[in-house]
Amino acid sequence: MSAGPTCTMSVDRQGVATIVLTNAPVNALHPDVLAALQRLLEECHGRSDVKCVVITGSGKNFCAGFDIAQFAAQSPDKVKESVSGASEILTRVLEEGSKPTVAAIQGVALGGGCEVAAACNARVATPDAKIGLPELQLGIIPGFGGTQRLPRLVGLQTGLELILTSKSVKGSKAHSLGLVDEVAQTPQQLLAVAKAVALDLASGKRKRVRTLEREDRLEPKDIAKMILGIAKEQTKKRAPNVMHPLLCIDAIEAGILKGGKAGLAAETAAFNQAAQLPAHKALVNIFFAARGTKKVKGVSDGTKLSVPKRKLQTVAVIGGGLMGSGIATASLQAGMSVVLKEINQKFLDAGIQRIHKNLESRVKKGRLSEDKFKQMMSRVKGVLTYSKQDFQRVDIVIEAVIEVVGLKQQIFKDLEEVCRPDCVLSTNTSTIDITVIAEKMRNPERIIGAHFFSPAHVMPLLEIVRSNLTPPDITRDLLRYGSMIKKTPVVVGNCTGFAVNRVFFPYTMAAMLLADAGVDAFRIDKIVQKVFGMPMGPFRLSDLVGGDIGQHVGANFIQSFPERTYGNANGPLVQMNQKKWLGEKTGRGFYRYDKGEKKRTKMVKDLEAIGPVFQESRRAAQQLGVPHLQGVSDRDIVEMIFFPVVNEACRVLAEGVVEKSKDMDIATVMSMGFPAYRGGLVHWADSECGASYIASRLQTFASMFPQQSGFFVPCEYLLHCAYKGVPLSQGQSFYVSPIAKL
Ligand code: 3H9
Repeated sequence: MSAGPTCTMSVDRQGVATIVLTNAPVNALHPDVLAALQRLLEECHGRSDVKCVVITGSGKNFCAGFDIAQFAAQSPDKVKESVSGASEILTRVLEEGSKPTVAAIQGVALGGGCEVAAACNARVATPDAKIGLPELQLGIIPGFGGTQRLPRLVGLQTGLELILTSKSVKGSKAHSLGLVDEVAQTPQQLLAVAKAVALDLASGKRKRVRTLEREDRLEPKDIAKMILGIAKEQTKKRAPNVMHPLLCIDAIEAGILKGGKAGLAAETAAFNQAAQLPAHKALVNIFFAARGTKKVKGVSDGTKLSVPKRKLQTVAVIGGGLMGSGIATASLQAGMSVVLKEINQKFLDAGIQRIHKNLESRVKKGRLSEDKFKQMMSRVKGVLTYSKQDFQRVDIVIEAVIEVVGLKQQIFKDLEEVCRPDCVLSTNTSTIDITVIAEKMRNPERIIGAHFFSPAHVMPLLEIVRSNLTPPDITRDLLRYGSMIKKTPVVVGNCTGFAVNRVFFPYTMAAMLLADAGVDAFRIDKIVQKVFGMPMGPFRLSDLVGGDIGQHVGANFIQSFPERTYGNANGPLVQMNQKKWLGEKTGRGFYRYDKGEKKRTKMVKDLEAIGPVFQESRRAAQQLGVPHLQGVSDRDIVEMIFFPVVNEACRVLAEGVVEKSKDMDIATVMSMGFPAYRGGLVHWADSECGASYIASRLQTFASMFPQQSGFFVPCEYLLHCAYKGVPLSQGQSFYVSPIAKL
């Protein structure tokens, strides 16, 4: 039975005490671990038979930092209380105690784990250990001395870069940077090397270093000030809507200017301040949301399924276009073999060429060796027919052809003939009902959706679409495939647009309505991007997707949800599509795209060209009763665009299209680039707005647009949450839609 979060200690004959951080699976620093560490170190400092101390982690990891579950479960004040003084205590018992300390690092040493190691008098690591300070990704700053010790070990410039980017380095690289003193070639040698270093420190053979007092790796003060100034400017530009990175730089600066001890005090104050900010709770929500998607009720929550796990070695990708070649690339990178099917040699060659290009760009960036690149390319087989010889060895198929129902139906009929009965058959449709695609199959329950986002080898989300026929073992194995290709797989129910596209369909529609009501489209884009923090505004997004595709997909939604759409027969998309202004791909859409130097595209607001399009659209809108709005504030714009999106998310929650609201949160962040520091769509709605405010604002908007009120009218789920005073994230426990999907 596990002893719970703690530390254990043993002392060998040579007088080396080994303290083991123990909290499976990653030895997170639960307050009980910290308390045990302090107690055991104090014991060591008082024992005459102990000469020196080695600190290591149980199992495969050193330590993944402070226990993030504490952040999720407790108020910032409670967390502050439980870590109060911990930084000074760690300094006293690790760095300044009477016995020297050495960290023996294997696996990860992240956040507080890296800080415990940095506070030791020396560090030994295995070559592939992963060491870094990713706290900024959680909306906080390192709080156990990392802001002070990392720059003192590796220099200010490198230290800042590592902290501000949350990047980790391998043990071997850490050694070359000065973060690690010795490298033990294998995990088996780690303790022996660390003990030898500890004994050398105890005997004086090796000089004992107290990092907080070091100045030798720091740049001269005038240079340091310059580096800090540049870092602040860049940070303000890169992350204008969050404060914690700047608080972090301030804490580092305090240490550089006033010394390590003063820096520690500044760090604690900045940590406490950051922990109170909404971005912290939001980013912790994202941390757990990303991990929670893999646990699906009755599928991968420990439930034993009668069908054994499939070997997933060979994937067949049907269609070598942008999507198909991206999926093939991701699969090759996961070590799989790929059968790529196209309809003619020209398309097949182009598909293979795309895969080649995708992988080659990784070689150019130094992320893939030439050898591995060649190995990967040798695992692709291009085919033009569905032969049993090729398809009987396939474990999973992903169809990625154009969105034409009849074509997809025929493909699955053919696949069923040539694939093994246990082969997973999936479709990368973005909008079509998967049961419709399965209509011509003998066993329609075999089909499952694998919705990738473009470019498929880069974008991190995979929507796994199951119908109420889908057996759990197929969902389980597609989840496993998603993890193998390093995607965050989110299991969703079957409906038009599934979770992500469905929730975002009112996004562009609301933007078009606002523009028709006289609000400047470029202002809308600016507010949504700069103020709200999306990667781009709705008009720019429309240009990126392509006006023709936008109209095609929009038509699907209009057909499925006619009561909550806005359509203007002379709207800007209709006019632009007639002119073949299809967006970035044709050089013109809402913006003009000029080819600049080095093939860079310059985006231009061409008011002369686009102005008349909007005017024409507004004239038509007036006929439809769209009012002309004046005095619309930035906040109004945000609410009119995002509250309909929240409203649709409520329907998705009510229908059980996603199992939990956190799935919606992570899906919106990883697909549409909803700002992670807002915690995802539902977290944002709950924490920054609240159900009753959203419902009342939507009612106001609905009354402002009586003829187009469809997507503004609050849905039942939202009204229930507002009425009962419960967060939208918890509404699923009491509200069940009459059309629940799962
Ligand atoms: C910090 O240290 C602040 C201090 O400076 C100051 C404080 C005052 N705590 O990701 P995985 C769990 S802030 C609690 O699926 P992988 C995780 O939830 C911390 N739990 O596996 C999951 O649980 P479950 C700074 C943690 O192999 C399980 O471990 N540190 C923690 O793909 C396996 O995780 C970080 O930001 C934690 N710290 O990746 C590091 N870490 O099985 C965050 C993990 O129930 N962690 N868990 O779903 C990571 O980056 C990755 O989890 C890691 C493993 C690389 C460690």
